[in-house]
Amino acid sequence: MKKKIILFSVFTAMVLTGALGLRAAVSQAAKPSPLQVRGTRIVNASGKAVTLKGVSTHGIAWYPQYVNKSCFQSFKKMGANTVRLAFYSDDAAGYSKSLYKKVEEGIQAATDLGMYVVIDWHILSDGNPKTNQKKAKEFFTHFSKKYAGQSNILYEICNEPNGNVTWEKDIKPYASKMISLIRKYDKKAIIIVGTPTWSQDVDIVAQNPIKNQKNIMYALHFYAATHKDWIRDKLKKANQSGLPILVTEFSICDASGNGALDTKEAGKWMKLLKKYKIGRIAWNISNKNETSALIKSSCQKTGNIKKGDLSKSGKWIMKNW
Ligand code: IDC
Repeated sequence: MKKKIILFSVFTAMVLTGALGLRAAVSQAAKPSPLQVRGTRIVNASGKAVTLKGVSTHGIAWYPQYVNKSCFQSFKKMGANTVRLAFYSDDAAGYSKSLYKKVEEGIQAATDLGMYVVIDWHILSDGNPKTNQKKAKEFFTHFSKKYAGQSNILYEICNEPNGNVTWEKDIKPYASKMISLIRKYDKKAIIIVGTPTWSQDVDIVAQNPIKNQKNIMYALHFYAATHKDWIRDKLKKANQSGLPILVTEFSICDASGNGALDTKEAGKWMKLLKKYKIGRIAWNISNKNETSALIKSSCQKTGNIKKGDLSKSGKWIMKNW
């Protein structure tokens, strides 16, 4: 009798550990290594260079259905290691505190997949980051407190400053405030700062970057059919003077997010980004009837997206980025 019980317990233990071990292997993707900025580059904990390649959601107020694990996994399979969650800051563009939950869902999904996540405070129609600074403080306090020390989080503090806004008077003071606020909780995560003129003027920022802070990068955005050599020249100049740049948003159509694709200019961009090993995040995960949407408008799926479900820009980007 005793022998039987022992045998039974050994058997049960083996089944249990086997099953649990398997579950752990299935559900837990490798944890992304913590990132840091070294010179103009991003490196991981062992000092190895990391190039972020990602996809950005559309405004999560408008396309929340794509903020899910199966959707992100589809892009991971196509080569993405990063997801950007675009949280519009202006009331008119869907800002609502109730959407914090969506951001958290997105972070969880990306984390389960072992992907990096950029939490993007998406200023746009509110061109000056100071306009909604109070809400930004609340937003970044919430998220940096909640995710402090989680190795896959990056903060993008102002998507695209524009209008009557300068680096010295508006963006830099705003950035200094947000950085010290985030650093109260999260000492190490990379913080990405937007640059003047819809995040194009990295050359201006390079003349007077933020000092005495670690792990700070600067955003450059381009839409290949609109932004050509003159923006690439800004990138080259800033890179040569040592400014760490991340392309947190790009597409290969025009700046409206629509219009014809320019694959010739897009090719020039990819060549330059690869040469400098600069990370890049494609706009946008939706099937909206606009050429920057990565999914074709006839596709209704919000997960398990295959290459054949991609739009023309989606196909080009996944092949050439
Ligand atoms: C666009 C979307 C479009 C939406 C519009 C207004 O593609 O569907 O109606 O915003 O919210 C940016 C912005 C990004 C823009 C994109 C294309 O960061 O929010 O998305 N763009 O215009 N900067 C340059 C281009």
